[in-house]
Amino acid sequence: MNIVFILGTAGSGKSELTGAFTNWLQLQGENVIAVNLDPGATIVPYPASVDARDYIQVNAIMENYSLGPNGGLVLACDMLIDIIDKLAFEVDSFGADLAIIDTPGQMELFAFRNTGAKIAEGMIGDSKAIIYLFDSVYCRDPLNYVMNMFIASAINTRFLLPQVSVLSRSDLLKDEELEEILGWSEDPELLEKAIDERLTGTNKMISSDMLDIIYRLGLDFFPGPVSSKSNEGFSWLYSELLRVLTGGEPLTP
Ligand SMILES: Nc1nc2c(ncn2[C@@H]2O[C@H](COP(=O)(O)OP(=O)(O)OP(=O)(O)O)[C@@H](O)[C@H]2O)c(=O)[nH]1
Ligand SMILES: [Mg+2]
Repeated sequence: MNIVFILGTAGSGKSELTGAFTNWLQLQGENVIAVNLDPGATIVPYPASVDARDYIQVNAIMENYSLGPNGGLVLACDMLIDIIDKLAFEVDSFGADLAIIDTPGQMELFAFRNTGAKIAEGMIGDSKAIIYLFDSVYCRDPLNYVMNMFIASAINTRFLLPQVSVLSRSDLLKDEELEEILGWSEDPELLEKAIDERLTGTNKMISSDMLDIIYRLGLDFFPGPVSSKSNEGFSWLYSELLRVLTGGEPLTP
């Protein structure tokens, strides 16, 4: 079985993509399951074959430990690590070729703490990969675009897994906005120019220096536009995943 984790900032479209892309892959004849590893989700917009909420209830944790919603979720995710063997076994027992795993929006758990990496290690898979969502709605601003590159870099160095970048909710962008963002990913000079022209003061300095560090690390991100409403970009995402998971071979052995 291959495992793909969907990561992205809060509200970037992780759950919708998990559902829509799983459904689309199933229509292509792939044996795929969707897994919800967000114990704090109130609505899960797809049939989850495995659901962390069957094991861990954030409301009960908040009450028992006198925590607020964020503290409750952090503890809930730490608790996921304790039951990861059980979850991994349940996912594996479906015998699918691919499990798409939806994760919580609290990025610090994945980018700045070890929680996410431990969960990823605990899952049973021949190959594992990450899809990181650059949220279109915020990426119109060069500062936010660079911040997303920074988070994607942090995830990359923590997980050490192949990573595919996606420009999520791309249908919400006007054509010219989409073109501009795609230009930034292809040509660093265009991004530097946008930072120079559209940002001022500390924001300009931070973006510019951060970009410098990211390029020095040798990391490249080319977020491909994807929409869970129109299925735009799903064929591209499918081929990218095959490339990183199986070297381009079909998922079904
Ligand atoms: N137009 C459009 N809206 C989308 C798309 N994907 C998600 N949305 C909407 O964006 C909002 C957030 O989507 P979710 O899938 O819940 O985002 P999430 O990353 O799972 O959010 P958290 O789990 O809270 O971090 C919802 O209102 C979705 O309907 C998309 O491709 N296009
Ligand atoms: Mg979600």
